Amino acid sequence: MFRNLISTSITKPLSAQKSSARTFTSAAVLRQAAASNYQHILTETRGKVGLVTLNRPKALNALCNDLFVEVNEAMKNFDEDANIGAIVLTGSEKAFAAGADIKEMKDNTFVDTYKKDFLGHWAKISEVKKPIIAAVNGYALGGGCELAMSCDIIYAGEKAVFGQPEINLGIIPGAGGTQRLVKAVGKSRAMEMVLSGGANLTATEAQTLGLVSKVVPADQLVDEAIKTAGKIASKSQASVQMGKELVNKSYEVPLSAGLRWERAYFQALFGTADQKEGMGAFAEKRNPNFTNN
Ligand code: CO8
Repeated sequence: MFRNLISTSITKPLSAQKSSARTFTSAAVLRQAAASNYQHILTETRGKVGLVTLNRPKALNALCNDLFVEVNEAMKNFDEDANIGAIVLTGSEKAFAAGADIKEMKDNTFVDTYKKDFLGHWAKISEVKKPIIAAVNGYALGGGCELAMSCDIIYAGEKAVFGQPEINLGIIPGAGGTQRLVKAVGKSRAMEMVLSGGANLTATEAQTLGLVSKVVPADQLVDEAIKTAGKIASKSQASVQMGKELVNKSYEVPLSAGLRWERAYFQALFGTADQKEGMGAFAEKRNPNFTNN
């Protein structure tokens, strides 16, 4: 029902809408209401942090198509919500996600997967401008490991397990396991993981190799991720989003181009009120109050 209301509100001609400000407010409210319609995820806000929890416990959060549609929708809603500055994505204590849903895809044919760009919509998470922290407890296997790597920061619970077991199913990783993983853990370990379907990483190994930046007891993981996300959300959003974009760009462009982008963005930030506030606060020995202007 809520989804219908949303599309009605979006597709209504402008002339039929009362006022633009009011329309945005009601669209945001309706999107929040739609959130309660999710079947495979839970969403909530903690201060300025949006929390998305994968919630398909019987299947160890296997990433079926509908689940990922919901994740994309929740991420988009938080990305568009001016009150949110960062997002945390987590699963259960047993599984962040045990991979793409094997039962759902086992009968797929090549022609269908290719024509319909099967699971291509997973890449949408990379379009989210706000930082996403993956809080990984338990299994992060296959697409689960790739989903964590699509986020910007990974925190792990002590018993987290990262692996790319797709080769055991007669396939290979399809969402970053042969690309992002190499950059995170190096070629040799990535090859071992991808080609043997084993060589899983414990949380501590993942931290040593640089895939994970913090390991904490399982029951403290989400709070720890939210604490960091809250800290990020308290900064100027233009700086945060530019910082995220530029760090990600370092994977894609040569150093000289990355440095040019960085300098241009750095200089552009002198056009913001938050730069004046941040530097003014430093000079006046007080905490800055960023307004995202
Ligand atoms: N898909 C579907 N169902 C799953 C999956 C999965 N990936 N993982 C677990 N389940 C289900 C099991 O079938 C079981 O269901 P049921 O109770 O109905 O039999 C339930 O979850 C519990 O699982 P187990 O009984 O197996 O639990 P265990 O604690 O014994 O084992 C494991 C846990 C080790 C995690 C085991 O479940 C396992 O090996 N799972 C599969 C892991 C795997 O191979 N993942 C890779 C999948 S392929 C992939 O991710 C490709 C991504 C490509 C993305 C492309 C984007 C473009």
